[in-house]
Amino acid sequence: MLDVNKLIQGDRRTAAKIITLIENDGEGKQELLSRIYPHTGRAHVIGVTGSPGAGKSSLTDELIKQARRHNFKVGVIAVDPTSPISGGALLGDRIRMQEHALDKGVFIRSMGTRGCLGGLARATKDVVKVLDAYGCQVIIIETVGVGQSELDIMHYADTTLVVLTPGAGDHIQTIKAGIMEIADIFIINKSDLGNTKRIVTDIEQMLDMSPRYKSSWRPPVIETSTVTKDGIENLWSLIRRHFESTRSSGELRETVRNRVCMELMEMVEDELRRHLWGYLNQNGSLNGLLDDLADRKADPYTESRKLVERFLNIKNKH
Ligand SMILES: Nc1nc2c(ncn2[C@@H]2O[C@H](COP(=O)(O)OP(=O)(O)O)[C@@H](O)[C@H]2O)c(=O)[nH]1
Ligand SMILES: [Mg+2]
Repeated sequence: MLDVNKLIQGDRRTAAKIITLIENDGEGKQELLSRIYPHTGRAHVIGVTGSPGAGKSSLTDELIKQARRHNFKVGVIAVDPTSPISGGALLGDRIRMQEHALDKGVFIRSMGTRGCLGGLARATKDVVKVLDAYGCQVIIIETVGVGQSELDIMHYADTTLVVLTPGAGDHIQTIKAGIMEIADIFIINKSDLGNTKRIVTDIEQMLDMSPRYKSSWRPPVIETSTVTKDGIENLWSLIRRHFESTRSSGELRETVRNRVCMELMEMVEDELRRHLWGYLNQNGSLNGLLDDLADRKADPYTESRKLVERFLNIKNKH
């Protein structure tokens, strides 16, 4: 039996085992997570997103060092939507990250879709909770690309970093709108390669036009280089300042409320779906209806409403 107390006391093996259970959607997962939940909500969750090759892993590495310098216990979740085995670039990441493997204050885990039966975004948010309860004060989530699942994952970050490079292909027109909207800090990495002015100006102009940023926190646009280390300390202090600022303005509270609302609705929907399927599959009642629908003797628009009404009536009687 996995022991939540051991997790809270900071037992590494227990943390690793619980995460595996979550990835496999294993027996007792819900119960375990419900016992973990009261011990969460303390960590500062930092999301790092941006196109492949922009320098997310290199920056994550630098952020781990910064966090350790400030004596924070750090958790890192490297999210890889492709295969965890074949990804050559990721293998490089892992080797790089292994520098921290001996440091008891750093816990690194990479996750692939394979084995995440409940979906990557969902598993990630549960793993965040495990690391939070395990005592990580800073949790960094690094995604691989800029697709929809990355956007979903970033809902679970308190501070979202969008990593760009001065390269021509990365100009503002090509950056997905969704990614722009979730950014709390824009990072122009590889500043050592020069040529950063254009993209910085583009983003600043976009921020001028965007209504969202009239609120208390306007995302800063900063330049970094993981080669020369320019801008890294500044990045760290901005990340912490964003956390403090949104916390004291009440914005963070609002974000957290929205997050738990989404989470709750997702779980309610799951639960309803489970009951509904159980009901629909009772004594094969669905079979005849499926034939009628296929033969166009009935239509799903009407039948779906009738089914739900009947289901609710039954539930009311119980
Ligand atoms: N010149 C330069 N190269 C960098 C910098 N940061 C990362 N790189 C290189 O860019 C490549 C991709 O970096 P990586 O961190 O793996 O990017 P990711 O795919 O976004 O995680 C690697 O070869 C890095 O060494 C930087 O600040 N300057
Ligand atoms: Mg990477």
